[in-house]
Amino acid sequence: MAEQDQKDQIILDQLRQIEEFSAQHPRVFDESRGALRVFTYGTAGFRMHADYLESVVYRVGLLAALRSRNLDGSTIGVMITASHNPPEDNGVKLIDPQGEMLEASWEAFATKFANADSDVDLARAYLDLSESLNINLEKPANVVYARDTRASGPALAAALKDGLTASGAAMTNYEVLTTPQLHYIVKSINTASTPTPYGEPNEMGYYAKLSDAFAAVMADKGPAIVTVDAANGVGGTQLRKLADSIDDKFLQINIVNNASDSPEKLNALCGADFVKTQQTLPAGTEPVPLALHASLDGDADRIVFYYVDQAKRFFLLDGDKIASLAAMFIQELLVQAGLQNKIRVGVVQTAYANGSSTRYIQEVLKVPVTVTPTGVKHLHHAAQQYDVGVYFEANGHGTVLFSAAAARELASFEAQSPGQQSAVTNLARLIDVINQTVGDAMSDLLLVVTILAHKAWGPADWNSAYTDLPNRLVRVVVRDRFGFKTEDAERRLVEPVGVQAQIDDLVNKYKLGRSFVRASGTEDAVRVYAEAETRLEADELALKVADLVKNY
Ligand code: NG1
Ligand code: ZN
Repeated sequence: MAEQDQKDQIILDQLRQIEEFSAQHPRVFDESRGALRVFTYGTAGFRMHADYLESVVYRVGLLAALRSRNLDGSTIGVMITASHNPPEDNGVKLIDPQGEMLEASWEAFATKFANADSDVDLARAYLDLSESLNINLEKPANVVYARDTRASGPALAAALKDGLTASGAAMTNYEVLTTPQLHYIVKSINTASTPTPYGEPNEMGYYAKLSDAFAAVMADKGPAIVTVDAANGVGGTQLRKLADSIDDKFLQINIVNNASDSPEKLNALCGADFVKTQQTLPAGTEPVPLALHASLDGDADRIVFYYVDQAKRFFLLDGDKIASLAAMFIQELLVQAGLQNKIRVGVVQTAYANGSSTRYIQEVLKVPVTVTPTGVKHLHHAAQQYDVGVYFEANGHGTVLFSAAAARELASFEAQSPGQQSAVTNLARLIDVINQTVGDAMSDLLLVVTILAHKAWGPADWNSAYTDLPNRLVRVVVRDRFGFKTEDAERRLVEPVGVQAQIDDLVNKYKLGRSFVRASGTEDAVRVYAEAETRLEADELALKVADLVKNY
């Protein structure tokens, strides 16, 4: 066969296989709408009831193969999880080569594939995209994937495998992992043959990297003791493995809600989202006063901390508190090293950050704050603008990014005193304790206990930096959430026209009042956030604003 004919044959084979496999993973008809269900790649990929997902996951496999080919065969990750959602949901998201979220321009391609009407249309969309981006379909494609502990996971992983097979991609199934572990593995694979490999590209390499860095930065401190609610998800098993690789003299972890083999219990009355939204203890905990507790979410990329005082009152230490703690500690070490003018720290938050945290970071720590729209990809990109970018959503999803220049500066720094030396050494070790690819509950746990150990603080000392303003988050079901358009990092409504002025009028009636409305990216509803000086006023403001928007 002539070379050209051979090439054509490879492409024709792929297209034929894509159609054939697609017929085995048809789009599910949505009875309630009397039409095929329409999908959107949202804040966290595709996420919905697992019954609708099989065709979507199959098609994500095709897209992952193209994405890899478009990036010269770099390894792409696919994670099957629905995070903090109920057990019957599932979801799928793509991971780019450096462990980052999928590049925004590709989200539209994912949406297009997911909504192709027929098997033939899907193959056509695949060919069209490869032609428009000049992607050579004969080139190798490499994809790795994993899933959380949901019952629907194995079947969806099988659909993904079919997508990768049809498109001729090489693949590795990592079975059950946390989301951040897969991000770590993707980055480690893609940096393996560079001068700065990120880590051993496997699960054991992940534990080794974190535990070595943690042991070094703890040095003569410890043991830190913490009770962790694992949301009955993947985080419990994985955290046990991490804990087993750390000496007891540094860290002792007690895990509760660790029934990952009962997926129907996932996130039920427990986990980071429950604790944050209900502002209460998870089921299955009887805290000792002033002991440190934490909750993970279903795929262990979020963490929140809490404790009870002597009177058994509950105190939440959420993402804003973690960001404030991390920014404070890193800034202190930079001052101690005399590097505060060379390496600039910044914090990135969303509009959901408690107003007290923003004031504390800006006015007490004197650290700049950037506000971005919801969704960690926005925060991540904004954090990359700083030498050290601390980013956290209030719900506990976040991390700290050190720029390559900052890491070099620390590595080559010549200390003039033992105090300077210890500050720089600790900063350099912190870089490896922190997962640089994405928010990671396990890595954030190590970061927090490290800081508390260095400060000789308990959770109440940490909490005393500032007092949260009372706040309320309300979910409102509306006719058309897409009618809600925002500006100024989602803090003001542009549409429906006139509503913002009415919100302003309400807000002005409350001391320290603040409220905003935006459409959820993961649920069919809008969210109303309100804060004010007292609990009563925050609740009242939230209800009034909710009342205002519910008719749209
Ligand atoms: P939506 O549904 O767009 O508000 C929620 C969280 C986000 C983010 C995503 C992805 C809040 C208010 N919103 O998004 O912060 O974590 O889920 O999981 O917590
Ligand atoms: Zn999550």
